[in-house]
Amino acid sequence: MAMNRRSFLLTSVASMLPLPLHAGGTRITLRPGQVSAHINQQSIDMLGFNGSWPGPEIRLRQNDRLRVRVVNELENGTILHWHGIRLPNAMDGVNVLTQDAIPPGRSFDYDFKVPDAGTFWYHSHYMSVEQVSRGMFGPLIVEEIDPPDVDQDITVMLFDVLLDADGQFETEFEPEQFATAGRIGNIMTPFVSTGKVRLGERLRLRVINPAPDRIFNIRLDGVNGKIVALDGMPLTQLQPMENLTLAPGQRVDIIGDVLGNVSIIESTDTDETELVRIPIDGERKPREGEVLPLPKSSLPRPGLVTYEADLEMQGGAGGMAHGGFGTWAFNDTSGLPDKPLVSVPRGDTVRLRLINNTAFPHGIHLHGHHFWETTTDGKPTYLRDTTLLAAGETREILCVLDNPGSWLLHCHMLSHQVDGMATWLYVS
Ligand SMILES: [Cu+2]
Repeated sequence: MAMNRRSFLLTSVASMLPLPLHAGGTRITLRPGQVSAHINQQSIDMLGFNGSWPGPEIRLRQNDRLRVRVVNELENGTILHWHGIRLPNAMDGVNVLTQDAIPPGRSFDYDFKVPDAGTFWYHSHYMSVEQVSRGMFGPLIVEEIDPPDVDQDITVMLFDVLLDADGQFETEFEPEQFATAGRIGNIMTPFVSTGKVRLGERLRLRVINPAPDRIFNIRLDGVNGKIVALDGMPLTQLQPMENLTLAPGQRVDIIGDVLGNVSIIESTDTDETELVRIPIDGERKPREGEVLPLPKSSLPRPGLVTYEADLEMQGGAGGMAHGGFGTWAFNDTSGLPDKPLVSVPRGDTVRLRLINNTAFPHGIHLHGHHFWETTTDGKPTYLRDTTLLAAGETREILCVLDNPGSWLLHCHMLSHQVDGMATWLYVS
C-alpha cells in the first residue's frame, strides 16, 4: 500500500462548514464521535462533533465566558485544546500536564473567559495524529467588541486527508511519515463558511490550517486586501497580501474588497491547485474607506529578558544522532521531560532561541501565550502562537510568561509531536 501514494493527488470542491454555535452567555455541548464524511464521491468513516465533519464553528465575543460540555461518544478517550486562547492552565486540554483524558461515555466541562478577540480554533489534543487527521477540530471565533465594518465574515479551514488505494481513510501510520514531513494527505478537503460573495463587498477572511502536518503556501485571488491579523493577533501595521504560508495551527485574517470570484490557490514549485472558490453573485457599491487596523491587542510588550534558553530541534530522516529515544527530540530528549525547559515567576520575559538542526521544517507552538517573533537583531515583530522554522533555520522569540501553570511547547506537526518533539514551560 505504500507504493505510489503520491501518484493520485486529488482535488475536491471546498465543503461548507457546519453552522456556527453561538456560545456567548450560554453553555454549549460538543459530542465528539464517529461521523460519515463524503470525500471524493465516497462515504468515509471520520470523526467529528455533534454529527458534523469537522466540528461546528464556535462564536462568541471578547471577554465572554466559553462554557463547553464535552460528552465523549468516541470509543477512545479524548481531550480538547483551545488553540491560541489565554486561558487558565486547568482548561488548556493537555494530557498529563493539565488533565486526564475524558474516558468514553464520560463528560468534561470547559469553562473560561476569552480575553482576546481573534481567529482561534479547537482540536483534539489526545491521540491527536489520528483524531485530528480524522476531523476532530473546528474554528473558535472571538468577535471584537467593536468589530470592523465588513459585509461578510468568512471562515476557511484548509485540510488534507490521506486516503488508501480504496479511497478510504488510510489507517496505517507509517514510520516513514513520522520521520519525514509527516502525514501529508493525498486529497485536499478544505472547508468554507459561505457559498457566494457580491462584487464590491468588503470581506473578512479568516484562514486556519488545522491539518496534522501539511504546510499550506497559498495565494488569494479576487480580493484587494490586507493582512490584518496573524494567529489571531491584530497587526498594528497592515501587511500586503502576498503569498501566504500557514504552518499547521497558524491562522491569517485578511480584510479586503471583492474584485471577482474569490479563490484560494495553493502553489508549489510545480503546481497550482485551487482549494476554495467562492463565486460572485450580485453586486454592491464598493466602500470608499481604506481597510483599517483591528483594535490593538492588550498583550504586554516584552520587558527586560530575565532568562534565556536554547531549544534545539533534532532527529528525523537525514538528521544527526541525538540523545532522545524517539525519532525526534528537543535538546537530546524525546517526549515530555520531567523538568520544564524554563521555570520562571509570572511576568518574566524569556528569550528562546529556536534552532532547527534537522532536514525538515517545524512549526513550534506555545500554549496559553502568544510570543514575539524577532528580527535578526532581536527586535520584536509579530505576535504569534506558532512559528515556522525552515530546515536549518534559527529564530529567537520573546515570551512574556504572564499566565501561571505548566504550558506545553511543541512541534505542531502532529507526527513530530507524537514522536518526541514536546517540552514544557513552568510559570509560578
Ligand atoms: Cu516538527
